[in-house]
Amino acid sequence: MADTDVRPPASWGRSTVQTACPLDCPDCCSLAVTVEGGRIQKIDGSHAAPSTDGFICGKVRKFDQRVYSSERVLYPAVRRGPKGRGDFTVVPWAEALDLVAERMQQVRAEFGAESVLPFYYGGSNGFLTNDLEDARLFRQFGASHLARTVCAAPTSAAADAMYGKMAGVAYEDYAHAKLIVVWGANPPASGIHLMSHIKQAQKSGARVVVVDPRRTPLARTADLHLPVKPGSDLGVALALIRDLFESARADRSFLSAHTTGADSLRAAAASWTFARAAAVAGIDESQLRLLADWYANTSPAVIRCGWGQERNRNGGAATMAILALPAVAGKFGVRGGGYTMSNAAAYGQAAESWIKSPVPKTRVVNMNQLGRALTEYTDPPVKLLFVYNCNPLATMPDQNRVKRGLERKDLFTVVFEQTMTDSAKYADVVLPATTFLEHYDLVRGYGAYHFHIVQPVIEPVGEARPNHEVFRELAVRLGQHEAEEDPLGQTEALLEVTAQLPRDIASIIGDGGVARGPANGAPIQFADVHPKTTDQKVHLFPADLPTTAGLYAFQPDPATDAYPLALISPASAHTVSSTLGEFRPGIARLKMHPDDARPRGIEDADPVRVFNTLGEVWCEVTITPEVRTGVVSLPKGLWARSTENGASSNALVPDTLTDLAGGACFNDARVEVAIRKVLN
Ligand SMILES: Nc1nc2c(c(=O)[nH]1)N[C@H]1C(S)=C(S)[C@@H](COP(=O)(O)OP(=O)(O)OC[C@H]3O[C@@H](n4cnc5c(=O)[nH]c(N)nc54)[C@H](O)[C@@H]3O)O[C@H]1N2
Ligand SMILES: Nc1nc2c(c(=O)[nH]1)N[C@H]1C(S)=C(S)[C@@H](COP(=O)(O)OP(=O)(O)OC[C@H]3O[C@@H](n4cnc5c(=O)[nH]c(N)nc54)[C@H](O)[C@@H]3O)O[C@H]1N2
Ligand code: SF4
Ligand SMILES: [Mo]
Repeated sequence: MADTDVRPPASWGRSTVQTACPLDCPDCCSLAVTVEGGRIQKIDGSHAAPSTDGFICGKVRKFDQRVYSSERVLYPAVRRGPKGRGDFTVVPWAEALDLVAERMQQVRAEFGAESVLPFYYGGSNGFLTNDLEDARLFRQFGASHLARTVCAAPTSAAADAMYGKMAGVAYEDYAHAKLIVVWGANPPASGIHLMSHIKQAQKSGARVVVVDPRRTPLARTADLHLPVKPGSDLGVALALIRDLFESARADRSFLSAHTTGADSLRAAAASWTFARAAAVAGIDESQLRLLADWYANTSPAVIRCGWGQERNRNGGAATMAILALPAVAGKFGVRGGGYTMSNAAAYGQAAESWIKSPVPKTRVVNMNQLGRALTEYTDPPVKLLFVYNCNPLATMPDQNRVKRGLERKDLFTVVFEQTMTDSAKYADVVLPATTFLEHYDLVRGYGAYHFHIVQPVIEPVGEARPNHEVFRELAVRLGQHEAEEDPLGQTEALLEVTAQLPRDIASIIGDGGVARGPANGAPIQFADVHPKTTDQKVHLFPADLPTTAGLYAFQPDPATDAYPLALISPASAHTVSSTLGEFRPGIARLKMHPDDARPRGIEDADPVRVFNTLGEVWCEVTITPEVRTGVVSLPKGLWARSTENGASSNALVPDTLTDLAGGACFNDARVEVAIRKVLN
């Protein structure tokens, strides 16, 4: 039952509106937002979604700061200063859209439609604001097709090939587990609603193991912490698999009834002795043996697999080996046993079929190589870049190359944004976008099992407009729709999309409630939900999977004498990717282990230079045993203002791709760190 009014108020008097948070966070909280006189007074959690339970993160509690920020993009505008300065002249919407449509047609006539590149990811977006009208428009236009690989591409390809993206263990069911392995995930920052269930399990005597190069807040309270070197998870997971087979603790009957490829997986794991894996991962062999025994001997045992381990050259294979563990050890079929990866595919909705324009056979551009696309592609060159739902200068690999691309005088850049981001400062035309507190959307959690309606709680700020409206109007200008079809009002667009949903979800959210996932949001794997592979089996060795290195093949650490340290850039509690990064105070801190600082003569709070052949970042340092030796860490999502030279970790991240699905290697940069002399 919703505990507040479920409709936006007819008059903007004081009222509390039921809505949901669509930020790129697994939890998808239900919100109660209090408005008075048309202004947001308070953003809080509601009880509509059981796993939100009235509690939300500090970031979204303060999201009104962003809505009313002086950096908000309020009006359409065209550039008047040099690219990057953020100097614009306000123009009417019609003029801005005419200009964009005209330039799109112009470059198509001269260079072909593929010279237009839409660039988006989905920062706070659901089914209405991402991959709907925008996809229709760019597909019909014949633009280059963007491969949206910046996040979850390897994990998603692995989970799909092995389990057909089977629904995972619900947050709530972690309370039933006796062993919880949190692998490459940091729920105290990146999915906080899992934490109360882990704590409950701990109170009932469950053991917690964390596999992470950092001593995360959860690792501090865990029974065992394996501080693995970034990129070494494949060896660690294969050593556990090898031991399950060698010690006759593999679940033979489960393997023969429900899996294919077990023998090939066993062969792939054969060389991964505990000694080899421990050496590669830089951990104690005894720790690995302890985890092997606990995992083999405990049930229910659940693995929370995150995304930290996917962002390196071995990310796809590592995720596959981790996801193979519950099958080999026979951990399914009980409440609190199995794994959780992304639950995004659990609701049975298929947005792809709503778009109605097939994916054209146009050039595919991997978004992780935006810099290369802008500076090197010639057939045709990218002449018009249309950025929305994304802040690529802050969030994509090889920042300096992206920047050189955005600086090109012959590139026409459109940025459709809520706020004046680092990327927006390079725009030729800026278009103002509404936030989720000003528009409708439909969203689903990819951790917590909720499907929600998002609704406006205030009128759009300034002249901001929702995505579907703007893309629809642009489509009319490009001759793709009759004028009378336009614009599609917000509620009409919502109804159009709701009509495409599976009936159970549509009827529940139609009543203003919250739809849960399979088995009322608490499925038992291999009891309530099964692999969605063609034969309903787990494919432990999907031989056809296109990996660049070979299935379960390990690629060694790329560290060199010149660049010996691995740089990682994990999610921070202060931002969601780069969203809210504008409010980070001061200069960011690089975290470094005392044993790495000492030989470099670096002391706590020193100004430092973090560098490699791609670039450098000027920041400050915190010396702490929180990161393991050989690893340094800078927060993800920094804006230029958070470092002394305007560069973030992405200036050091190569645009090399993961072994599977063309993912980004954010946690695979190798760097050196030195004290920076500051002139007074
Ligand atoms: N507050 C907040 N919440 C967020 C986000 C945010 O930016 N801020 N981002 C959202 C998004 S877009 C996503 S995709 C999710 C990500 O959610 P998570 O996967 O939980 O987040 P990450 O911080 O990317 O990675 C998790 C952990 O992996 C560790 N790690 C790094 N490299 C390796 C490795 O090679 N092996 C292993 N085992 N661990 C490694 C990091 O130290 C980190 O603690 O979170 C979402 N939630
Ligand atoms: N170094 C490093 N970099 C990373 C990562 C990492 O681990 N390390 N993680 C990566 C990950 S996991 C991800 S998911 C990406 C995310 O990278 P991005 O997709 O760039 O996500 P955000 O930084 O949140 O930026 C989203 C932008 O979209 C805008 N926006 C939100 N809603 C709307 C809307 O309805 N309409 C319009 N027009 N605009 C809107 C917001 O104002 C915001 O500026 O970052 C990646 N970058
Ligand atoms: S960012 Fe995550 S935890 Fe915070 S309100 Fe949104 S869904 Fe909830
Ligand atoms: Mo992400």
